Formats: sequence, C-alpha cells, structure tokens
Amino acid sequence: MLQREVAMQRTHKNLVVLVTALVITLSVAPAFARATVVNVTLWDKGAMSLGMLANRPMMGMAMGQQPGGGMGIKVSAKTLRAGTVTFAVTNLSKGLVHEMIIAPIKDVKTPLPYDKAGQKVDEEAAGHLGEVAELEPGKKGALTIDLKPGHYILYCNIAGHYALGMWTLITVK
Ligand SMILES: [Cu+2]
Repeated sequence: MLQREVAMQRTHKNLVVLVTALVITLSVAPAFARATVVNVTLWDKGAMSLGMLANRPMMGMAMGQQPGGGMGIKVSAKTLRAGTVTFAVTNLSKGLVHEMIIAPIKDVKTPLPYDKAGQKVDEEAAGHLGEVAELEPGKKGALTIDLKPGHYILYCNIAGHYALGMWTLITVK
C-alpha cells in the first residue's frame, strides 16, 4: 500500500472515531447538563412562639427523630441522584435570620458534634461541604455542589436553631 493511502485510511479512521465520539457526547450530554435543583425552605413559627421552646433546647437532637421544634428546613426532594445539585434556598421567616449548611453524615443516628455553650454545631468537626449563610427574612440564596452517594444533613447553625429542629436529612444515590 502506498504511504499516502495508509495516511488517508488513518485519517478516515480518526474521522469515524471523532464522529462517533461526537454522537455519543451529544446524546449523553443533556442528561448530565441538567443539574438537579432542590428547593429548600427555611421556616419558623415566629419569634413569639419560640420563647416557649427555649426551655427545651436539646429537642430534636437525636438524628433518628423527626424534628419537632418551632423551626425547620423543608426540601422538595429527600432522595437525589449523585452529581451536580443546586440548592435553591428561601428564608420564609418574617423575623429571623436563617441559613443552610450541608454536611455529610456517617449514619442517620449519630448527632453532629455540638458546642453546648455556643448552642451551635461544630461546623469544622462536622465537615461542612458548603452553605448559604445568614439569609435575612424573605431572602433567597443558592448553593451548587457535586454530591457523591451517601447521607447528608442540611441544617441551620444560627445559635440554638439546630437543637430546635432546624435540620433535615437527604440521601444521594
Ligand atoms: Cu435558623
């Protein structure tokens, strides 16, 4: 075979590979490009009713329990696919600042490391992955991160809020 023919055949082969790769990319890309969006709402029953709950500061601490305090976090999906996830966070409160922090958890029964004096989760020890920090009442924010399969907690770390039940669990598969 002439050297030129060999070169042309190679070029042809490369072209076929390139076109095949392009077709695969085009057919697969939209599935990856569409990031999962989770709507997160931060809510409370108002500062007045929260005063009554202050004498029960550790309520809702056990992770297996449903939070039962006067404030909480609601998510539009509790089970997500692994990959890029956008948390669109809205603080529905009329008077309180809230935030959303995400941290991985080993299992659903172990409470996060907690600083009792400061009434806050020890964020560093808990290993936070990202946050929408300190949203004023009525404000919105967003966080986009890549999540691997596992269990995660979304919580608010304004003093006292975690213990009042301001957390929820999600599972990534
Ligand atoms: Cu809060």
